[in-house]
Parts: sequence; structure tokens; C-alpha cells
Amino acid sequence: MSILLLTRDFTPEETADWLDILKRVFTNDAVVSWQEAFNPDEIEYILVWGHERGEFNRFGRLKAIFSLGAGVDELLRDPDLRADVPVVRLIDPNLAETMTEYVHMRVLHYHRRLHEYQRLQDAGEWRQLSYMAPKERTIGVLGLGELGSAVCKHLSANGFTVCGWSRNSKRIPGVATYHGSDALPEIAKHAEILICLLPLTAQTQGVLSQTLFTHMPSGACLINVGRGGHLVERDLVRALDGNHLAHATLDVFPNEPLARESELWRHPKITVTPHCSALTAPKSAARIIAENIARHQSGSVPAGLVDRSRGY
Ligand code: NDP
Ligand code: OXD
Repeated sequence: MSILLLTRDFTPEETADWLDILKRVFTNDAVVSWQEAFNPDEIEYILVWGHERGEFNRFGRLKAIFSLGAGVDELLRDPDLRADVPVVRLIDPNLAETMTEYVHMRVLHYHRRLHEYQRLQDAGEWRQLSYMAPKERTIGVLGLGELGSAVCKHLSANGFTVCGWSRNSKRIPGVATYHGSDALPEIAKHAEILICLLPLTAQTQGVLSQTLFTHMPSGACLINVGRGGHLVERDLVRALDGNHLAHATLDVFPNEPLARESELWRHPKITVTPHCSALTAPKSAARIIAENIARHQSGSVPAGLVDRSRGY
């Protein structure tokens, strides 16, 4: 079996690390990097993070494409992606753990009002703000998949009041769940801290907009760790400048890296991080992908098979 590592969005060092790990995991198979010479007609599986439009069409014997990340919006946006080649996303408990850690950190930041203390510090003002217990604080989570449901369970176990939103009805013990577009204003109404963990699809594009923000309580905070395309940036800036929303944490952007001239970098009520809330750990991901390829080869459905009609 021949495997191609196609990582146009990685640095050469990252690609070299991945290649090294993959060669140790796939001991009986040929693994090549896109930067080496290889015969496209021999490639059966492609492991990808960053590709050029139409480039999969060179591979006549391609059996499946495995994403090195959880989100596949970029891949599916390729109009030349063949319909008969399965696309599989990464489901790795490591990703859920690191995402949960990041979100918890930002939730505690907002819950303990550190964004407000920062303003007081900027003004040189010594003043204690009131405290409320986690159970009095309602967190809303958009997206109850692998990552969103892990975040909900963790925040709920840490005492917060949590509500979540998905496409289909879901049950998560201790979490109030809503589903369907009609229920979105309802969850927004309760969310003092709103977390976006949706996949980017035609239905979720621009979901974090003025319409949603106006439903949220005054002084609420936003954490977007889904995709940049979920957010209407000018609506967020307006909501922050108008003091309806208090602060936002943005980890993802429509164009990454975020342009130096973007106003988001310098906005006093926005924290920017470079798409680092959950980073794929090559060792665990390589093992999971190897198991998944074995499953595919034995005729079983790989875990994380993307439903192209849903877009995730
Ligand atoms: P999943 O596919 O497991 O879960 C997606 C969830 O979103 C499901 O609960 C699904 O509902 C819900 N959903 C999808 N469409 C809609 C809709 N139209 N209305 C309401 N709910 C909807 O994805 P993951 O949890 O693994 O990942 C989520 C996203 O997180 C990724 O797609 C990626 O964009 C982002 N991500 C970001 C990272 C970062 O570092 N910033 C790292 C990893 C992922 P249902 O359950 O009903 O199907
Ligand atoms: C992603 C990832 O989908 O890093 O953003 O897994």
C-alpha cells in the first residue's frame, strides 16, 4: 500500500516530523511526502492538511482521503474533489482534551471577569468586582459533536450551567440541549459565554452575526474556535464597540494567518490566538489513521467518514 503525506499548510519541519512518525507506524507500507518524487498512479491513500484545488485528480488509484484535522470544510470546498473518493476526518480524544482545556481556560477568564479587571488595571483603578458561583453562570455551546459534547460535559462537571445546540436532537446528562435553527435564539438568550464549535457548512456560515448577538445577554462574551467563516466580523466589532458584548476570543479566521493589518489584532476587547485551541498530536493521530485505513481495507466504514451532503 502507498500513502502520500500532502501537507501544503505545514512547515518543512512539521512535514518531516509527520513523515518520521508515519514511517514508524506504517512499517510495511510506502509512505512519501508531497515534496519527494513519487508516482501518482501508485498512491492509494492521501493524508492531507492543505492542498491545491483539483490536485487529487492526478491520483487514478486513490481509495480515500484522510484529513489530519477535525474540520474538512477546506477540503470539501474543492469543486474537483471526486464524489467516489471517501473523505475521512480526524476523531482523536487528544483533540477533544486540548480543545476542552483551551475553552475552560477562556471560560474561567470571563467567569472571573479578568477582561474587566484588565480595563481597571489599564485605568490604574483598584476595585473588586462581584463574584458569582459557576452554577449561576450559563454557558452556551454551538455544536455538540466530538468536541462540543466533550466541552459541555467538562464545563458541567466543573459546576457551570451549560446548554448546547445541534442540528439533531441530542441528550447529554446535565446539559440543556436544543436543536434546529428555530432554537438558536433561545440558547443565545441564556448564553453569558457563547462557544462556537460548529463545522463550517452552507448552513452555519455567518451564524455568529448581529441577529444572534442581539439575542445574547448584555455583557456576554464569545469564544469562536469553530471556523472564521462562522463569524461576521463587522457585526462582532459593532456589538463590542456598542458595549452589548463585552469581549471575544477568536482562534480561527477566514484567511489564516490573520493579516497583519486586520483591526482584530488591536481591538481592546478581542483576544486573538493562531488556530491553536486544539492542535493535532502526530503520534496519536497517526495511530488512529492507521487503524482507520485498516478498517477501510477490511471493508468496514472508517470512523469519521464525512457525509458530503451534510458537509461535515
Ligand atoms: P462533529 O462533526 O463531531 O460535530 C459537529 C456538531 O455540529 C454536531 O453536533 C452537529 O449536529 C452540529 N451541527 C452541524 N451543522 C449544524 C447546524 N446547521 N445547526 C446546528 N448544529 C449543527 O465536529 P467536531 O466536534 O469534531 O469539530 C467541530 C469543529 O471544530 C470542526 O469542524 C472544526 O471546524 C473545529 N475545530 C477547530 C479546531 C481549532 O483548533 N480551532 C480544532 C479542531 C476542530 P448533529 O450532532 O446534529 O450532527
Ligand atoms: C481543525 C483541526 O479542524 O485543527 O481545525 O483539527
